[in-house]
Amino acid sequence: MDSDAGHDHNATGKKVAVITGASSGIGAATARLLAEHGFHVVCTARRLARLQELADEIGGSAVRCDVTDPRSVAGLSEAVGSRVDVLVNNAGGAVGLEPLAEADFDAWRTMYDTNVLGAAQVTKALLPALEAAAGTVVFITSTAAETSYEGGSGYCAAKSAERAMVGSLRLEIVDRPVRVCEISPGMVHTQEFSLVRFHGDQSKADDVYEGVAERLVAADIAECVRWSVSLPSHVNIDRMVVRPRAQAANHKVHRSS
Ligand code: 8X3
Repeated sequence: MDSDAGHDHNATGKKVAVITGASSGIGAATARLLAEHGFHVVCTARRLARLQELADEIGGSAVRCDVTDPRSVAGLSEAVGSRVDVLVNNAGGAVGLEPLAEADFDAWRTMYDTNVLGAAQVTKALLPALEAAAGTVVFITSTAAETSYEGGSGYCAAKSAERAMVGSLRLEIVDRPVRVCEISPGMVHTQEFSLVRFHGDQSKADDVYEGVAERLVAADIAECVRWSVSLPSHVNIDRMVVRPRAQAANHKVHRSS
């Protein structure tokens, strides 16, 4: 789907993209890129002030939404209207890197709520609008769903569950005109992902990317989303695994220092 081609759907005369977790990182980068490519972008997240700033910058709209709260999701669905061309389920993330023996199950619940139930709730709510527009739903999962790693039990489990859900959804709606895509990023240097994972410890967060010369950044994943949703509508990118060249596998990262 080219954003300049096909039918225009909303009052702005543009195709509509809804992005969750748009207040930072991959979500914000994707919002900027899709806006550049002609979409009216509905930016959603919990932090309204940041969202509003982004929406003003890109000529989109800001809708506060907590993907874990059904009423909030219902409000989002009402706000976006009856046609949605692209939904990017990006809200989520990792909390903690403790081994299972020291697991904090509140953190696990948060990860399951945001990465799995959150993405499921938003998708369920917007599916009729996606179908009306013959749209595309993109799930931003993680290479944590490719292979388990030490300390990743809660996050690997949540992202694997999200992946399983994506697979079921694609099977369930094969007779409908909605593409179901998964983009599975590896190590992406964003301001917040590792900072949140390490409960605000900047030095631990920085260590994750230490010595990696050419880092993957949010804009790289945004480009993968843009490309996936811009292909002709019969082309479905089931899953795209994206890592920096220096990361040959979850555990295999080349560092220069
Ligand atoms: C981000 C990749 O390796 O931190 O989702 O799980 S990793």
